Amino acid sequence: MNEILRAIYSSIIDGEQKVTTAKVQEALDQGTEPSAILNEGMVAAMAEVGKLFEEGEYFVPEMLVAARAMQSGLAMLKPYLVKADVKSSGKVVAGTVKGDLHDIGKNLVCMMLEGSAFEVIDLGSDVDPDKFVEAVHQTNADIVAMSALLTTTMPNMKVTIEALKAAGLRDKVKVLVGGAPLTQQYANEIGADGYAPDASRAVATAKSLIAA
Ligand code: B12
Repeated sequence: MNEILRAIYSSIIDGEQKVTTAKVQEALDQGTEPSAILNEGMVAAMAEVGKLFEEGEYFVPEMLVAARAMQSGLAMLKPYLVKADVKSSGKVVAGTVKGDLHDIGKNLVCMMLEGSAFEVIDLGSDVDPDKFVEAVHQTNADIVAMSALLTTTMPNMKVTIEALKAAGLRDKVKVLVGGAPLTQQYANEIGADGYAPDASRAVATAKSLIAA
């Protein structure tokens, strides 16, 4: 990792939002690839923050300031990740499931989808199953994309799928799921149509769901 990427990485781990934004700007000015800033600098830093939390070195406040630094860096990368395209690839209703406040991964997936000309209706985090249903109903979406970062909230994906069934919408919409604790096997078990482990594969999977 070069010096500037290392500085971005460290600033996120330390939760130094101002340093993150300054260094991301510097990296962009130097012509660093936005995908390198994102993956090597930022996503890797959040993985380390998770590890520190697991080891009892970090607590929620440290995770929170790291998340803020990450979000501000992401906002700066957005224009580079989201290129305007005329033809719509499809309509996606996205959200983090009920009880879950983790939205960084979901936001990244939304940005990458937008960058591939998907129209994204982002419902935010802690989204009630009924809200997903209502949004699919109102927007005629092609895909519902759900994110969960907690093992305790993963089951709410299944609850949402059941709610779509009960509303008679399950045949009209594809369900794409993701988030750090998820697996392809879990996606199969809850009856989702697709799973992807990261944002770029989320785009590829969304495209193949539309094509199917
Ligand atoms: C930042 C963070 C927080 C922040 C979130 C801020 C925010 N606005 O998002 C705050 C401080 C609020 C937080 C709170 C909590 N957290 Co937290 N948090 C994290 C941390 C460190 C990073 C998550 C992150 O942003 N990663 C970076 C993004 C880019 O990665 P990602 O989310 O995985 O997303 C990628 C893929 O998963 C995928 N993806 C994601 N969504 C989707 C959706 C679709 C459709 C697809 C296809 C793909 C996809 O693509 C993304 C991009 O590549 C993780 C550690 C970790 N390793 O995940 C813990 C972690 C998730 N948190 C954890 C815990 C325990 C909590 C708390 C319960 C702590 C507490 N005691 O209060 C609370 C719960 C709050 C709640 N109700 O949600 C645990 C979960 C353990 C478990 N087994 O359930 C983790 C794993 C930490 C740990 N190692 O113990 N947290």
